[in-house]
Amino acid sequence: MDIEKYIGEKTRFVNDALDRLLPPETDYPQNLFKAMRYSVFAGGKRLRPALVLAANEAVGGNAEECVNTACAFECVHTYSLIHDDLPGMDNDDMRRGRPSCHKAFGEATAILAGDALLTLAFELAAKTPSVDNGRILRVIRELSGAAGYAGMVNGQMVDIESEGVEVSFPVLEHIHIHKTGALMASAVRCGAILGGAGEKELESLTRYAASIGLAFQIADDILGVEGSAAELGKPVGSDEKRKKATYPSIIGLKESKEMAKELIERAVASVEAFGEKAEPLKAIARYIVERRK
Ligand code: GRG
Repeated sequence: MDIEKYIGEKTRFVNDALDRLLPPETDYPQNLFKAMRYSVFAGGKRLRPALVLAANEAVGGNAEECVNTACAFECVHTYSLIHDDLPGMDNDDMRRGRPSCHKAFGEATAILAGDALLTLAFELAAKTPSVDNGRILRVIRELSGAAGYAGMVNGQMVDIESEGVEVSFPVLEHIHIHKTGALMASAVRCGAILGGAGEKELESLTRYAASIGLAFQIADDILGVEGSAAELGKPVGSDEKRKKATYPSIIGLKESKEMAKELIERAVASVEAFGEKAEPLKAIARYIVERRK
């Protein structure tokens, strides 16, 4: 399966929807809407929306019925990047190869653009036409759990507290399971829930998601050492400079690569029972560790 083509198609589908669903930048206050669109349309890989759509496909769902939720995940992801780049957090001037939101629009506007994207996400998830209300409520519960105190915010807090101190392997895993893994796992689960997945299907997909979430982070850490600044859109080696704990720094580069490979094999095995319909999920898993950006 041609994963670049698959992601390209899904990206176009999701971008058209995002363009429709985000407030137009000609509306008042223009700066807020410009900042939201600046960060949403900055060239992200749309991995989380692709996971929503691929999981939905694996259980025989309908893409039109989960596109708003796919966009909701991209809104939460983009908010997290905008806030992560702020001076009070990682203080990054560059994101996706161009000035980060607060560098382009100022700090207050960036905070508000992030807040607006986070809240828009729940509005979009709630606006899912022709799907049973019980499923929609479940999706909203999943999304808020993954984004909030038990998910991404939790991981971000531990990450911030861990800067400059020696971090154990369990703490490193805690950070990544919560900071990046939770939202990815939730994207997979929500796509499947909207498609009407049964509990057994959901269990297999949750195992798949846990493996790719960690593999994604390991791959990200490896790219931080071996990637090129042009492809990543940010300087290489910044984790090391900031003394951030990463998989290569704690378990070594070779071991990190082996661990990522094993996790992908585990992810692929978890969705074997779905047959052909899980090909996109398998391809996304492989893409996660093979990507260059
Ligand atoms: C502000 C509550 C709060 C949380 C921020 C996710 C996060 C938590 C911070 C991002 C920091 C970071 C760069 C983590 C590494 C993994 C990661 C999320 C990379 C970016 O995701 P991609 O590669 O990004 O999917 P694109 O640009 O393709 O959308």
